[in-house]
Amino acid sequence: MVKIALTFILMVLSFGVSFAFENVNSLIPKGHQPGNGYVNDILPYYFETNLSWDNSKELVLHYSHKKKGEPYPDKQIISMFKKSNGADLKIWEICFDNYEEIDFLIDDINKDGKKEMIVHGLHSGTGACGNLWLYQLGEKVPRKIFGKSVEGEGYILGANGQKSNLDHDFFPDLDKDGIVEILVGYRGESNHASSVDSPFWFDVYKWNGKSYFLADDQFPGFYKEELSGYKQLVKEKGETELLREYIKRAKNFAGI
Ligand SMILES: [Ca+2]
Ligand SMILES: [Ca+2]
Repeated sequence: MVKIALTFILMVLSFGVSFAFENVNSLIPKGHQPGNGYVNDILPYYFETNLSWDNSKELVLHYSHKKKGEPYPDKQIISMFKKSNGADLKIWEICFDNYEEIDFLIDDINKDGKKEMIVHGLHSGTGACGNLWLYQLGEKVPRKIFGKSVEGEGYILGANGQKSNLDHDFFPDLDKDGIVEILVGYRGESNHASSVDSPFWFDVYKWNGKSYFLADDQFPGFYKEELSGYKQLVKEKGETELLREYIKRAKNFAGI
């Protein structure tokens, strides 16, 4: 308990005198406070940010709502507050149900001068199934501009907001235009192997000024590399129906 309190004090101190939100725990709604059979063992995490629409800072808060004895939270909430005439005003909140882990960061992902929030929700289990969402942040409710089921851990590295990074394996700038592409990975079904052992297929999503759109056919170089990876797998593990299918698709997008 002492350790928790100390961590909290250190977090507050680290923001220095500019910290505008004095009592962050009071921003968590009563129904989500620990007690009544609920625990809060994912500590509330928060940081201040400055979105482009005005000069005052906003506070982003992430907290969980977990029943005692359950392995994972039933809800994780990300919310944003601002100061309005001295009061703490909630601008929005987004609730994520039944994820083991929620990682997110706020940054200008698509380099249009405005900040987005990217969120990876990871389910438990060896399949590392989850979801990836991209929200355009504005003065009101965030607008979802991308949402896909994904497989693979670590889309966003390191828990907790501003200290996180995008994993370059999933967000490479393949065409070197300064804006990252999003690789959405999934593993197909195979009769002879569990899906955990199946090779990944990656779809490439590219920003077009309005949204991230499926652009596999615009990245022949990427699929040439994927193709040689699949061929290597055939050498190592033998040909499977799934690999045959992936090789066919990769050849198509590689223009071979
Ligand atoms: Ca942006
Ligand atoms: Ca790019």
